[in-house]
Amino acid sequence: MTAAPGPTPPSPATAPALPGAVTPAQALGWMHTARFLTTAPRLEFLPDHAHPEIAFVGRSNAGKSTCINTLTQQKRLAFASKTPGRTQSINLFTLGKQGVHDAVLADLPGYGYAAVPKQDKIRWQQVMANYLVTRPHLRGVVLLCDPRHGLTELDEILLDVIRPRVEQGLKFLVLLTKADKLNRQEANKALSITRLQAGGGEVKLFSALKKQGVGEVAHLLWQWAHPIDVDPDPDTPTPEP
Ligand SMILES: Nc1nc2c(ncn2[C@@H]2O[C@H](COP(=O)(O)OP(=O)(O)OP(=O)(O)O)[C@@H](O)[C@H]2O)c(=O)[nH]1
Ligand SMILES: [Mg+2]
Repeated sequence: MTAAPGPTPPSPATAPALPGAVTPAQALGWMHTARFLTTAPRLEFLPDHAHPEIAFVGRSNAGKSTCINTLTQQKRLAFASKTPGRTQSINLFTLGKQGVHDAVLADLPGYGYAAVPKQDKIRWQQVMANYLVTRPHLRGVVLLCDPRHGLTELDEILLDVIRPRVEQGLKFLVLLTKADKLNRQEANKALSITRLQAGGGEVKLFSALKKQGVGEVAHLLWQWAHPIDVDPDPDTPTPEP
């Protein structure tokens, strides 16, 4: 005789552990709602909005636009290309279902591309620094880095620029992109070196090609955009993923 089955425990794939929390699959569903909002050649042309904004920054060709396309599961939302320096403006994308926007992603132009004229380089470094220091609803920064090059001097400058905001609560993640090009040993080495360089900040491996880290990063970005209120107002409904 077999014992009668007890109540089935909730599956971790479908039941979030905390009220207001979502699973990685639900976070990916949320990312898939991404829609193009606007493109701005300069900071002053960026629209104001009241949603948490998450910026993707890093050297030219690091894989920022590809990462946004992979996370949102859309082929050509952000403009990715083999030619470095492809993204030359700040591109914003809104997230949220049924016209209810609850976050914005920003794809920033890459820096460090040698063929860019010096004047343009300086201008872009200023735009980037101003953006990172002044953007009012900036909630988090994802710094993308090709682990075969590691964090460079320009990445270090960026880390210095955002450090004060990170100390005030700005979320920060380093993504080591193109992880498909590394073997396990190289990946582990890149992770430990970058963790040291990033001063204890969070570092993850990511591959658009192998879809490595995609659910995990989507999940983290959801959490950044929807911090769980420790003393929630019972009248305020938690947004649906
Ligand atoms: N193998 C591999 N190639 C990748 C991956 N992610 C991006 N790439 C390639 O890297 C190149 C640059 O990608 P982009 O996404 O355009 O890079 P970006 O950082 O947006 O570059 P800029 O706009 O110039 O700043 C493209 O040829 C991509 O196909 C990855 O995970 N694996
Ligand atoms: Mg780009």
